[in-house]
Amino acid sequence: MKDLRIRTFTAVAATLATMAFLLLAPTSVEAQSRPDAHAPIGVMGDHMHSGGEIMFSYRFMRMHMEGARDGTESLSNADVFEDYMVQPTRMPMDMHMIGFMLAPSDRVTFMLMGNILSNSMDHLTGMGGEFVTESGGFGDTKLSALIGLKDEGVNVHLNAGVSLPTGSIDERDVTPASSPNEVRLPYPMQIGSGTFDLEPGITIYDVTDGGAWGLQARGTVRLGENDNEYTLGNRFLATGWLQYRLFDQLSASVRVEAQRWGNIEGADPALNPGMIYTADPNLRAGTRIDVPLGFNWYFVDGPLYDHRLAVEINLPVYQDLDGPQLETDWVLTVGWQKAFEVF
Ligand SMILES: [Cu+2]
Repeated sequence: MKDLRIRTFTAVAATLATMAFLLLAPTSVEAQSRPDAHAPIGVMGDHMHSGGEIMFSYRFMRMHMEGARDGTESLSNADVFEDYMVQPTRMPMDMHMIGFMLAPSDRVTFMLMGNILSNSMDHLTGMGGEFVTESGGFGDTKLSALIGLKDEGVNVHLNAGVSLPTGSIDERDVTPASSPNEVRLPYPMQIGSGTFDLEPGITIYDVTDGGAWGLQARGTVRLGENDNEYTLGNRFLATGWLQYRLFDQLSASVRVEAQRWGNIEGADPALNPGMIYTADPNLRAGTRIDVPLGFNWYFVDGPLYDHRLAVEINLPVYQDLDGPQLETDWVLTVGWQKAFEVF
């Protein structure tokens, strides 16, 4: 684990040093029509638009979680069976995100994002049985205003967002213990937060001759308690990225992303935390550091002129979880974006 920490700090130090170098490089570029004018696809609310522009986007994200962890140590199935009769072993999560941006002026860009999720979770029982539960549907809707503070040289904008509780917190499925009836599924299988959430943030970025860099900090602050008597933990995320333009169409990126999220306050009375750890509101918090690697493609001509395609894979280098909790193995994001000038 010490190894990973050293590697992470080296990655962060190298990122900062290169950013400083890029910062000193002269800026004289046609900013919008370049692959690296947009951040790596895993960063949300990274860029603003000129007044009169709109943009449509679609992202597909798969997150793969497998195996349990407590603190920074992986646990075996046998370790978990010492305390629980049932355990999840694997959870792939798919998310389709549809985004719309609209800039009434150069100073403000509005952003709307809807998403559709589908989750499945594999389980093992102490008796050697296996079963799978599934959930899915329309998730929480995010609405935000990006407010430009500075657009000469290094760009700075605020991200003022809210998340609306359009996602279900009543997902149910059949388990061997409940069969033939459905029961409410544990916290990670629910689709929404059930609360109105504030999502404040700040983004700094610059496009230079050879590439681009950026920094972003974002939070999720839950307001109140949901209808099932709990509040998901608040979340804080910080990321920094560096992009190198390999040629006119293609840029490669490396990013460092650190996030920290809290435990659940309150508890869903329909869940039994003694049975399975995903039903325990005090086993949800964690810290994770990822090193996402990605590519952005910008079509400079042809029938797809001005369209953007991008891919990014997040590789966790450090995870410290209030466990047992399922650990994240990788997150893959692919996306498409297209802007139009409408007025
Ligand atoms: Cu956009």
